[in-house]
Amino acid sequence: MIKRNFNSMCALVLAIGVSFTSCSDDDDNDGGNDDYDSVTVYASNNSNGNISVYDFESDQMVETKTLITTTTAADGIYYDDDSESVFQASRSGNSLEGFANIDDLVTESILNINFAGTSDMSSPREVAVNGNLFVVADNADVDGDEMTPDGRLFIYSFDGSSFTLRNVITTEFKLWGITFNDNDLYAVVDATNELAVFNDFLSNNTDATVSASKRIAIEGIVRTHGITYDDSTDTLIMTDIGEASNGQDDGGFHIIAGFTNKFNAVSDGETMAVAGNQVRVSGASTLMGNPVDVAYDSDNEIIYIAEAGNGGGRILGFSNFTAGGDIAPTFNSALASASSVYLED
Ligand SMILES: [Ca+2]
Ligand SMILES: [Ca+2]
Ligand SMILES: [Ca+2]
Repeated sequence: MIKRNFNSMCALVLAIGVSFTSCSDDDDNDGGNDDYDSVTVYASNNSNGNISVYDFESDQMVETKTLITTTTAADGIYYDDDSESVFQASRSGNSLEGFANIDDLVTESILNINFAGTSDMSSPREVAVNGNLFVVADNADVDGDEMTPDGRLFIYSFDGSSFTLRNVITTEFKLWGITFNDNDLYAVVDATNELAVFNDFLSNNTDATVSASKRIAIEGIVRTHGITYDDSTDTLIMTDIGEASNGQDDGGFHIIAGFTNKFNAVSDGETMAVAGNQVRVSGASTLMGNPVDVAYDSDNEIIYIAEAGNGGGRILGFSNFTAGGDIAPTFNSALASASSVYLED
């Protein structure tokens, strides 16, 4: 967002004929790679609950730091640029937690919780944010019958200092990854290859069971977990963990470019074919066994994956995915039981 504002300012300055030689798409100091826009990737894990921060100055040059939390397992990481705050869903506390002014902290800094949510949840996973509303997907069984798939979406309002539970939506399928596209919430249908959407999701402002507006199958996926949507390129990416019991080499991800028209062309209950719609990346070279979350850096065309299984857990980056297939990651950093990634550009 900073970069877009900066570029708009540059365009304005150029339009009124003032020389402004520092205007370029390359607004960050990136060590000499003129085509690369610096980004930061945040990651959570279920091994110790600490927060990992990766500052990329190119697709390889990276500064990393670890921030120490009292939480011992976490998912659903999110970063707010305005307040330099990082948030995650604590799986040991079953609550949201936030930490302010983290940008200048050194590695191994011990964090105190600045923004605490109430302990309402049972098994929080991904977090999706829209304005001041934080939605957390909880994948615990709701009705005590494991044979009936269900889940809950907890909606919290954040006033800048604390969280208040607004309402809880029960879903008729198991949850994991969620992401907003404007006011529509996309959710993976865990334990299947399906994608669901709740149109104008936040208008559901009382506790209720809500049916998805539409559900479709994604051909080629065995069991999906992670999802992200990039609105600047209209690209949706979903991960495939294959069998959960294979944490080494049966995972992958699917890229759906030009997503909106492709999704609209598939009727409720039907299947989006691979041919003509999707690119699949999978195979032993990818180091994906259980890829549980995904983030897309569309400026630099790099896909980041939280891999929970392979090698004990990794953060992976793929910059060579256009043709799909069994490709090696271009970034690979060990992170035990990695659970989620969030990209800040
Ligand atoms: Ca159930
Ligand atoms: Ca697997
Ligand atoms: Ca994520």
